[in-house]
Amino acid sequence: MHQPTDKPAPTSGQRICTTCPYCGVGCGVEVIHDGDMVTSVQGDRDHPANFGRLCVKGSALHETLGHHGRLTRPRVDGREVDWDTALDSVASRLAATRTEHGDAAVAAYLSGQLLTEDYYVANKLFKGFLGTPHLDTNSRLCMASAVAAYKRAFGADAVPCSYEDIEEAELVVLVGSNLAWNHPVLYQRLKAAKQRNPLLRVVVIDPRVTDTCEIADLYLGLKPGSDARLFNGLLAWMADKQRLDTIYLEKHTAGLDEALAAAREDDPRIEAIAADCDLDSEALETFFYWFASQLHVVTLYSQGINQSTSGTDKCNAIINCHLAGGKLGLPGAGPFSITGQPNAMGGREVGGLANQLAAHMDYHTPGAIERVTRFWTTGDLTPRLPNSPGYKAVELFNAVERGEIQAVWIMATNPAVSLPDANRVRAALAKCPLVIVSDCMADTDLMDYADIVLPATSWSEKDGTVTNSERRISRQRGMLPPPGEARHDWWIMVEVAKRLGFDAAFAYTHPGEIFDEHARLSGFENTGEGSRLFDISGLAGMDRAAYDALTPIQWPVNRAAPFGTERLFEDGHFATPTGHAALVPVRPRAPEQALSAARPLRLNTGRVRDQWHTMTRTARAPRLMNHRAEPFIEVSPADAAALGVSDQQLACLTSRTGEYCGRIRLSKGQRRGEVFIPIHWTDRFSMAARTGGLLEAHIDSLSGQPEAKHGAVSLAPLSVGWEATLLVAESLRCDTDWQEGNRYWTRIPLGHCQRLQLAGGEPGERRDWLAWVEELLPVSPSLWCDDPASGRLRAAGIEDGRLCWWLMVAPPCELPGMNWLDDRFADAQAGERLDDNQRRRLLAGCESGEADNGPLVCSCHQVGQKAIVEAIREGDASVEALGARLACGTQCGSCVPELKSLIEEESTHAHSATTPETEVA
Ligand SMILES: Nc1nc2c(c(=O)[nH]1)N[C@H]1C(S)=C(S)[C@@H](COP(=O)(O)OP(=O)(O)OC[C@H]3O[C@@H](n4cnc5c(=O)[nH]c(N)nc54)[C@H](O)[C@@H]3O)O[C@H]1N2
Ligand SMILES: Nc1nc2c(c(=O)[nH]1)N[C@H]1C(S)=C(S)[C@@H](COP(=O)(O)OP(=O)(O)OC[C@H]3O[C@@H](n4cnc5c(=O)[nH]c(N)nc54)[C@H](O)[C@@H]3O)O[C@H]1N2
Ligand code: SF4
Ligand SMILES: [Mo]
Repeated sequence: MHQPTDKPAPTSGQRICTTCPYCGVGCGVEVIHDGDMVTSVQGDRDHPANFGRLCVKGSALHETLGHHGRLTRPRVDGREVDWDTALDSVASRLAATRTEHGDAAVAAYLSGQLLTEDYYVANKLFKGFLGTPHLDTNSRLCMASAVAAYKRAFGADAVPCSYEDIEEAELVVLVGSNLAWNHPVLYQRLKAAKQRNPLLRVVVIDPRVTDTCEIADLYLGLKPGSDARLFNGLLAWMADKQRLDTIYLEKHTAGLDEALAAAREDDPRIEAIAADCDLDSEALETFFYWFASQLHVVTLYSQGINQSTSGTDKCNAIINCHLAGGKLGLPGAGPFSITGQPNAMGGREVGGLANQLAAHMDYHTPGAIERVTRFWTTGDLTPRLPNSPGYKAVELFNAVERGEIQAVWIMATNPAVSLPDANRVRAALAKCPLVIVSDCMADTDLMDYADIVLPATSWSEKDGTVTNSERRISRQRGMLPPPGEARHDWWIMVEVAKRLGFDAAFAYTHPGEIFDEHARLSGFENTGEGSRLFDISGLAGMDRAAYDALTPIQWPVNRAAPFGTERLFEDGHFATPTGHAALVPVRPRAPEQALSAARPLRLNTGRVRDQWHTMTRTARAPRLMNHRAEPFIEVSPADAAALGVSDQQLACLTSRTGEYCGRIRLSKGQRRGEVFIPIHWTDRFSMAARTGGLLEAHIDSLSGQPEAKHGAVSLAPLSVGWEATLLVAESLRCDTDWQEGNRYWTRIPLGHCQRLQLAGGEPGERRDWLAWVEELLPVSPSLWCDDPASGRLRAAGIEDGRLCWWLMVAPPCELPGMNWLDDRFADAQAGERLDDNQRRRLLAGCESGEADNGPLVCSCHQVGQKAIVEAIREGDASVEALGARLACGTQCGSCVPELKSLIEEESTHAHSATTPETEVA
């Protein structure tokens, strides 16, 4: 069974412009391919999001595309089947669920990583024709509070700014955003703007010192969760110092008095605010002064604000300050919620949140249900829209747990990992009668719970549009044939819709037709009073060629703005019934997950530079695995000393709902009493390093967004008898037996082998390693060197002169760099035999002559920490000098902050050293 395709076969060396599938910056990517393979990628110089730049993840895209690990055939109840059987099963089981339990027993859980066209079809199918309101998305975990706040303030979910505003501002405030790692190209743009305009100031507000602080003129390391108090304090301060824009407030807003009264309920003195936020009062007042005295201020906020039980209020506290100072609707000004996923915005546009209907119409928008019904009626096929909103993500899976929802179709997201209290979500999925999963990858944690598995096409295979953080719609273009029988998400849903009798309403043969319908709906009856801001009717009516050639454009696009709209609300008119923006009274609230004697540490969670979410894509590029190879726990040195843990040691966090094990990283940028862990590891990659399992499922009552930044945990060292590193060639079968009997494990895919990091035993205990490998692996040890007294062992399995596996057992924390070893596996793959010298080095556990470079700092040029430190010690103590010598930091620039902190660390070392440094053997 084929999906329609009209793509001419690509020819060798062809270039295609598309959009990066990672973050919400939405960079244009130029892809060079030879028909079968993408040979390289580079930034699209004409794309207004990035003008040719790419970050390390974007520039490694071509390394993530192999068919290995992809889902290539549909499965029903564990059996591979053909598409007809799979689609018939989906349709008949959904139909049976509806007949037996009603329309609302069926649900969908989508993702900001779907294309707008996929999203549109899903929304139309579930809300319009299956008649269930229960369709929500992982954007609930991400953007829901920002959406709710924009709607309260502006009357529409409308991001007012453009990226250019960040460059044109005089002050950029980054709140709860680690822009340097998570929106790297935008960060590079900001950094370049700051170099061009020395008057541009940057303030970073984050409890953790991040790489983003590299460009901060002022850093406010506030107490987690205290942002609303801080911005309320700013509003009151502006009023007290006569810094309000009274004319703007009078003409264009409502609600100042109430908002100000709420802000003044807490002690408005600067010392009191500083004490509540745990900040230095002088630093705080400096920020207030800077904010109040500049007109061109952009406040850019992200998950440190949104992922909170009072996230909506925090967003509004920020927006209040912008409205009060008239700091929006002009170049270089505005409250700018930066989106996470590549198409979180597109999902919001089609109505992919459970409280939305379609095209920025909500259930309570007067006449909306009737209007959408009219629009979706085809011949005598009328849709049956629900009349009230459905369950939001956390509630949706609670309804699955209760048995109220009997069937759920999950696309392009992994709720078994990313939702809070994820172990409970797993239990709910395990007993749900029908779980349908559409994904590109074969082996994810979610697959354990799927009754029907549908293989989807992925980036570089699929066609459609995405919208980035600045409302800019760009084309993603397919260029490679899908592996096996993978199919486009929209196509899969269309085929199911047809089987359910909705042929007429789902007669699409190409994503361009879906986009056209979406564009027409946005403009449908969208005139006069109460008209909707989201209007892309100017993009309706494109033929296939025009759709294929579509260049990036910012909505609204309509008759009034045929070339798109750079900035919203320039006329001071908002999308509320009165046209006035609303200041919202905000009363600060503490996180719901309470600290206690049993769980005294505040848990912060977030992202690392080189990984994307559950690593299904980024773990396929070995060079992206090296920056942070293992799950970790960042702790302040003082807390570590008090808790008895040291750098690189293994430790566990325990909360009310789960456990997490990772390696300690001492961080001076971490506040006392707080720990930070990364969100990326799943059960596929580590034994117990899922962040979702640790968090309790508290949500913001307005937006439904979970409190993912404020867990409550205890920390204890994991005392083990041994730690070992086992490298196993890709070609060697080594199921999962190696996982047994460990108290910690992490799997790290390298270029030509798997690296397994293992720990176990009670202190003092040893394992009979040679017997263990003998049993585990088909190739017996050929070389070994055992020193029972020190607990050290090194061994290698060699067959036919080629390295098959390598084992090193060492006391905890003694780990060599791995790249030179991976090279030996590469040799083996290429059929090369080990020489005597190489054998000796395998036994020695280090590649003499070729320095072990330590942890990777620069991913683009593969430069490790040891080489950098050495160069600094030899006098190359600037980013430029290091770049000239080692090339680090010269491509995407993401590691520059890390280079700077190494330079700084080394210079403080040099100054404080009273004894000569001992050389590490
Ligand atoms: N490399 C990489 N980039 C990504 C992603 C990825 O997986 N990897 N994911 C993308 C997605 S979907 C998203 S949503 C974005 C997220 O982008 P960001 O929001 O920048 O990401 P996070 O690391 O989750 O959190 C940001 C910061 O919030 C801080 N924070 C925690 N609590 C508080 C608080 O109470 N107040 C304040 N002011 N700050 C606090 C954290 O210390 C952290 O540094 O990134 C996108 N970009
Ligand atoms: N503790 C904690 N939890 C968090 C967060 C946090 O900061 N802290 N952040 C939250 C946020 S902001 C987000 S966005 C989520 C992200 O969390 P998830 O959405 O659960 O994570 P992903 O790994 O992005 O999942 C995407 C899945 O879709 C698949 N996929 C990719 N492209 C396609 C496609 O085109 N079609 C189909 N059918 N499948 C595809 C991938 O293989 C992958 O399995 O995590 C949330 N959870
Ligand atoms: S900044 Fe974001 S969109 Fe741009 S290349 Fe990097 S991950 Fe992709
Ligand atoms: Mo996100």
